[in-house]
This record gives sequence, structure tokens and C-alpha cells, in this order.
Amino acid sequence: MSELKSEKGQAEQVEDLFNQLWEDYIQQTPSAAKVHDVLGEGRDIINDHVAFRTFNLEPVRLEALAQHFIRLGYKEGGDYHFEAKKLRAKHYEHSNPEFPKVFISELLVEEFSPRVQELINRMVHSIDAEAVKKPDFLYSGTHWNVTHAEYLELLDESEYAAWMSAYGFRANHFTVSVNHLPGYQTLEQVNQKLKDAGFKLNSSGGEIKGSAEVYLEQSSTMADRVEVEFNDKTVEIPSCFYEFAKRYEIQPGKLYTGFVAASADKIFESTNAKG
Ligand code: OOG
Ligand code: NI
Repeated sequence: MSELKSEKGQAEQVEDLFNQLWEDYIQQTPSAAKVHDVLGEGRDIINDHVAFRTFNLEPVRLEALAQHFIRLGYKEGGDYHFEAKKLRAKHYEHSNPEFPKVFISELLVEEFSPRVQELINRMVHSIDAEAVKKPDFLYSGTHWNVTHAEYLELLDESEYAAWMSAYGFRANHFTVSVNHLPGYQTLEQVNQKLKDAGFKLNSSGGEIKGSAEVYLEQSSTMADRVEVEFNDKTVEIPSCFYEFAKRYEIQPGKLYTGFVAASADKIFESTNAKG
């Protein structure tokens, strides 16, 4: 009895958290709501995963963010390394396959120039370590002030670092599960529908990343452009994007639940200024 009750409590907490993340995400990504209308035609959409970005510094390293999902019953899945972009990532999944998987990456700060390290250390130092332990930290945005010139200094070495300086902690993207999307059999069909509706897709490494052979195909829109208020001025820069994923069976009746590093490497580029 009591176990049943606590399970229900947990499911509700998971749903509440993703609802809050979604509300914050569509504020930054006006096109996401339009994508929902075009693909979902008013029906609910099941998300394959939601992605977060962070730095490998206390108190915000990947595992600290993951703790919020572990507490809700999520388990660690694969880990991934992106040498050129100087990132590592892990994914987490829940026993309920309708709950989105979670992909969390972190920037390997020590691999950058002293100046970039100084800027990032300054940003991270202004975070209250206690705030990180509260679930709303996951959609708390920035905890620092940067100038547009500092954003450009970061951009010069890492698009990811620059994105973090402007947007901070929030869902970087949601991902439509094409397997659960009524009316579509293939990712090509989804991409065509989006292009016909005027969306710009990320074509780095081809519009479709991955294949049935690696059990996962992915595509994404290029990030929206929104106005961000820096310390000194307001400038339009890329914000968040929407991703689409189709998974294949790794054994009869069981879809692959991991990620594919070579594909993820290209998906990261959806927040680049040039597509
Ligand atoms: C994450 C990029 C990787 C995936 O599904 O492989 C990714 C990011 O841009 O933060 O989302
Ligand atoms: Ni993704």
C-alpha cells in the first residue's frame, strides 16, 4: 500500500519537473510550441529525452545535476566523450519508458585557455551551492553577469561555453520520440514536414545523424535566435533547439536506450550561430 503511494508520488514529481522544464524551455524557444502544433496536431507528444549542459566544476558538475533525477528513480546509462569539443556526457533513464531519458554533458574547463578558465570560474563562483541541491536549479538559468565582449571571448574557444554563459541551467532541448508519434513512420517524413513548415534543420554531418545499424537516428532544428540582455547590451544570439529521435530494436520488443557519440557530436552544433 505505502509503496504504491510513494510510486505515485514519484511519477507525479517526474511529471511536474518536466512540465516546469518545458515551460521554461518554450520561453527561450518560441518555435518549440510551433513544432508541437505541426507534429502533434494538438495531441500530447512523448519525449525521447531532455538535455542539460554544465561545467565540470564544483558545485555544478554533471553528477550534481544528475542527482535530481537519481532521486526520482533514474539510473545511470552510458557515458560519452567528445574530444574536440572538450566535453563528457552521461545519460540516465527511468524504468517507466514513457519518462524522457536525460542526457547531461559537462565542459572540461581545465582544457581551455587561462582566460576562458578565469571567466568560467568567475561565473561558477557566484552560484550558491545550496541552490544547486533544489530541483528548481535545473531551470534556474544564469547566476552571473557577463558582458557581450566576454560572451564573444568564450565563443572564440567554445560555442558550448558561450551558450552556457548566456543561458545557464535549463533544458537545452527536448526531443520528440518519433516511435511514439502518430502518423509518422520515418525520420525523413518528420524532417520533410518540418522543412515544409519553414523550419531550418541542422545539416552538420547530414540532416539525419546515425542509422538503423547503430539503433538510433536523430535530427534537430537549428536553435531559435532570441534577444539576450548582457551586462552592457542586448544582443540576438542562438538559444535552444528541438530534436527528433527514432530508435530501433536491439532485441525483439526492446528499443535501444543509449546515445551515439558520433551523432551527439553533431547535435551539439545546433546552437552554433551558423548552420
Ligand atoms: C547535447 C547534444 C547531444 C544527443 O541527443 O545526442 C544530444 C547538447 O547539445 O547539449 O542531445
Ligand atoms: Ni539530444
